[in-house]
Amino acid sequence: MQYNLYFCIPVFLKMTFDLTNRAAQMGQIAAASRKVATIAHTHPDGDAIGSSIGMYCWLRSLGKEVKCIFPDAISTNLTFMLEGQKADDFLNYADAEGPVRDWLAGCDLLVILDMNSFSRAAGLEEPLHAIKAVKILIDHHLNPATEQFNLVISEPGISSASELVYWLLKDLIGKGQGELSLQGATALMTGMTTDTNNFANSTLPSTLEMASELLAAGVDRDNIVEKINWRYKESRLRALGMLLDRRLTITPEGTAYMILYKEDLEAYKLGDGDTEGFVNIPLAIGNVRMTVFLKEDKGHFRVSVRSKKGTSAANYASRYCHGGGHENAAGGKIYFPQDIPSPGEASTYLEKTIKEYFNESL
Ligand SMILES: [Mn+2]
Repeated sequence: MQYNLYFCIPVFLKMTFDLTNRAAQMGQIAAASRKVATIAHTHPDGDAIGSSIGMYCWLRSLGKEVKCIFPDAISTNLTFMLEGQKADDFLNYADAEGPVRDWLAGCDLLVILDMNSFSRAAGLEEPLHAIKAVKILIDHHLNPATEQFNLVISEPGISSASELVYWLLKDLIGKGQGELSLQGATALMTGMTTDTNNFANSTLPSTLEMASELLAAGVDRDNIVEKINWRYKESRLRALGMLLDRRLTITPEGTAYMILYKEDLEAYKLGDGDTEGFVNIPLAIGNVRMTVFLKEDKGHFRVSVRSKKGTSAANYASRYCHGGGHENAAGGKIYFPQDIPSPGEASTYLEKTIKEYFNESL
């Protein structure tokens, strides 16, 4: 076997971030705390949940009282991530406002994961501003609202919040502080896997190194992949087929968009997580450089934007959809009647803004 190439790769390419100081600060704050809440963003995805559970398991190993709090319910296709955990320790604000407020009021530490600002926490935004506890941010989105936190650990270059948590915990565990159970490790592997779309994007040497170490530690990746990818309901695929056949529009600027209305969600009985990943599909088309997916909600469309390298999904989402995110994966909202008179005007709005966006960025 030939490994010569390996020796040509400069070692400094391996790790582009140094977390030692921030890990130490996090370790000191955690050691001094007693009662903790982890908080992640609204419509929590695999990374939001995975990074929360990883952090939860580590804090529990330190003997802390911890609850994982989400702004709203975890979609059914991701609830497998909670298997084997204490159900009482997972709360969502939409269903349990009182218990969440009570817990937050008694906390001395909040660990905020996979979001760059309290505004990503929907109804929890106002309680988060009011709480006096020490706040640590662990995130990989652009432009963190640094003034909201006591310690900011933000690395937009890293694959996922779950990967960031992994490297922080590895550093601290290596110095003797706490441990990570197999369940915690599995959650971090899951969060990284969903955020990289199973190693299709944002995958760095450090990401593969993390995966390699977790596999060696006994994490069952086959099981994760099966649960993430092969457990959808039939109506999800039928809805996707309908969208691709009848609702996919490709603009002259190379942007593909699809719109799913309230009536479709009812007809196909689609729940919150059932359209996850739809936005990525049209990127497979050669001349498409950006995709936009709209899903109707109360008073607004939820917007997902994806782009190939060289085109910024984040800029489009922030300019036209009150949102933002990562360079190639972003999201936001289009409100009616503020942005468009009615849901039926959504495609006109997209056509106009996409044209403007690309003509101005030329
Ligand atoms: Mn993430």
